Amino acid sequence: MIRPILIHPDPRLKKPADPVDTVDDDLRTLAADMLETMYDAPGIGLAAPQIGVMQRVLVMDCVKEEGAEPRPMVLINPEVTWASDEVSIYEEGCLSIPEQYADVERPAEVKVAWTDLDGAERSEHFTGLWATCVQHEIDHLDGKLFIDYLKPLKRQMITRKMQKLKRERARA
Ligand code: K1U
Ligand code: ZN
Repeated sequence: MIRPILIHPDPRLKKPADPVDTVDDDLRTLAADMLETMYDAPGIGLAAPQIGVMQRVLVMDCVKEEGAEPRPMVLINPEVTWASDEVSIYEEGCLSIPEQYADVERPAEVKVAWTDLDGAERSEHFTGLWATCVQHEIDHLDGKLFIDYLKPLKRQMITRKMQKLKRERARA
């Protein structure tokens, strides 16, 4: 099922999400809905708070090449266990802040540990767009948006645009 994506500003996007304590069928349904919602948007990632679910779950698939095999990933209670000193700058977007993009600097590589949908502990070393995306999504689980890395004036400008967009959508 495709779920509606919250648009900034919304208090649920500023609040840290709760750790998941049990991996059960409800969680597997949530993960399937999140992947469907992400592919429909379309996006390369989605965190549960973006659909109003305050649990530490994220999905991502950064395979962008036409015709390439998709690689849907579901990360439960993800944690960055190592980050490179080397940084990279990527022009990020966000499904909760439509049509706004800005350069964000983050560690270029990260190691992340998480629980998978079978309840098994997993870890992986992410590089490139995968590293950027997983950090953007973990930020969502901590109530942080990519605009929080920008100068206050630019952040305020984007927030005002989003307030206008929400007013227009409410009227339509
Ligand atoms: O979390 C989100 O809001 C999803 C976001 C993830 C993201 C994008 C860019 C850098 C870091 C994290 C998006 O997916 S925005 C849409 C997007 O980037 C995209 C959409 C279609 C094709 C390719 C990319
Ligand atoms: Zn986002």
